[in-house]
Amino acid sequence: KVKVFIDNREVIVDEGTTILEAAKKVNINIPTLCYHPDQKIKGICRICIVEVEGQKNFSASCCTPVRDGMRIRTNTKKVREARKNIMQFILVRHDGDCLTCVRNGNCELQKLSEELNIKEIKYDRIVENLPIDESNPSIVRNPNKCIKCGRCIEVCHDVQGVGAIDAINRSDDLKILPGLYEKISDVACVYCGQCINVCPVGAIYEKEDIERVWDVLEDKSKHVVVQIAPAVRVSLGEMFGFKPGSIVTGKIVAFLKAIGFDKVFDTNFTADLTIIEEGSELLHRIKNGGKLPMLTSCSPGWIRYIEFFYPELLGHVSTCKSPQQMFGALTKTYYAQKFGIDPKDIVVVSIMPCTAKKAEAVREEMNSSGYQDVDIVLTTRELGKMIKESRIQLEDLEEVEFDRPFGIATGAGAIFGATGGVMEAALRTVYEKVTGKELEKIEFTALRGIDEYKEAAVEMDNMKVKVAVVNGLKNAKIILDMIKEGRADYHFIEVMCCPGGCIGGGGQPIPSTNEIKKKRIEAIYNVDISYAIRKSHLNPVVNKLYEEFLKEPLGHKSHQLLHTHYIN
Ligand code: HC1
Repeated sequence: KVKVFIDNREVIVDEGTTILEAAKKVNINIPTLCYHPDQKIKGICRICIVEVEGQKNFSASCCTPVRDGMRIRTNTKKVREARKNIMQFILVRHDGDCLTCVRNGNCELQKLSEELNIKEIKYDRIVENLPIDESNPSIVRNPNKCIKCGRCIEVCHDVQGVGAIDAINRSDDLKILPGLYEKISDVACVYCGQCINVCPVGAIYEKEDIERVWDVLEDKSKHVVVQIAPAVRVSLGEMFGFKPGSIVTGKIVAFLKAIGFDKVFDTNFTADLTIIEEGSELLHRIKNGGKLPMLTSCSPGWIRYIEFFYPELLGHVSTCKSPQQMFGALTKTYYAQKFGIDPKDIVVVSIMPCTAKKAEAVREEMNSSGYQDVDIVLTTRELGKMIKESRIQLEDLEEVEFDRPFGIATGAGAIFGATGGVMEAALRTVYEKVTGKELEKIEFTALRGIDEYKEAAVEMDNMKVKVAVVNGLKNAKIILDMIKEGRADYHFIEVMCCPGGCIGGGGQPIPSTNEIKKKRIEAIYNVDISYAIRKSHLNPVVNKLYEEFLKEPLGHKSHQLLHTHYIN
């Protein structure tokens, strides 16, 4: 332990603690910008400088470890003025049109500027007016807003192992670009949006589709149906002052009904359906010598990753479409027929925690209903913006239930939103299908939590089913290399693109730190407990769907509507 004095307060901390961390311990809040609690220390922006007694130069508190007896001043006139000067150099290069910026009101630079009491930008702006990259369906980059903090590069390279963006040139000329290319669509970006979640400003954001939704809601010739993904209900509240981990399902349904959606349905329903199809596919592969381990297929960023980087392993990926896409295909076929609505008049909107879902919806093959199965995808953040724009007060809304039939789901569908959830849901069903016995303890705790790599083995009659769960694409790479080398001794592997699973998706409220993700995960399992039925094969509407329409898992209709193929 070492003893230091910060602004004349004694603080005892472990050796190796940084000044920034030591100050936090006593609630001294040093400003930061390139620093992110889940990332490596960068020491790029220098906004966190402090004075250390006996030293001529300032020290960057994020990357300076404390020494015993150190005396630190975080708030002298000299420090405040130096910080303001640093801010001037950042602001002069930043497109400061805050009023129309996507991050207006939720921008770290804007907040810091206010906290440091910046009243003017002293020098002429030198913003280059570079083109805004809107080359793909998911993500927009505005390089004129970029403050070159390096957070996006770190998450793209070190967490996702993708490396779609990089720092080019040096010093004043440094730019963050898709390598040597101009556009994100020219490189192997998987559209996961993790860069968005760590960007302190509005330099990267989702392609906004809000206006398209307002427009279809006005169109009286359209029957507009919406589905809500499992992870949205445990995070949206954060945009409205609810504590992380608050469950606001009924309020979201109430809002969507209030603004005119004809039906509000639940993606948890098709998550249940996915379990039936995917579980059947797994058992079919096991019995018939199919390719194992089988890999899950519901996370579209992950699908883009394996298509780009390991196309030779695509045969391992389940052919099941994601729940989002199953929902679209069924809405424009089964639902349309059952309720006598012409599918050409149906508009399917999805609310997803994910930016890659926008690109998934427009994949060429996602039109098995004869139309584009899912028409418009909004992120959780876009839903939040619509709520704000409508001026409806989320907290005042009385909770409303989902519509029938696609509003009936089980706890197994709900847990899809957290890493390990798809696998746990699958095991709850596969166990009972294989053994014919009731699974008493349905919680597979070994598969829960934010760890990057989890595994379990479950005895089913004479068979030991071995499974693994990874989240974050860097970890997917590890497991894919194991498969290539014949070292992945598993039957089934769940891969989720985003760290923490969909609760950590690239369309979720910002900030989306590990601490917040843990709360969202807790909430997902609380949603699970709240359901009367917690196993997908006991979902009465799923069973009715098979009776009335699909007939059997992996049958002809299922293949036509619920399964897909990949690009290699
Ligand atoms: Fe997901 Fe899924 S869980 S992929 O994370 O399988 O986005 O929430 O909707 O489709 O159900 C996302 C979440 C989501 C699908 C389901």
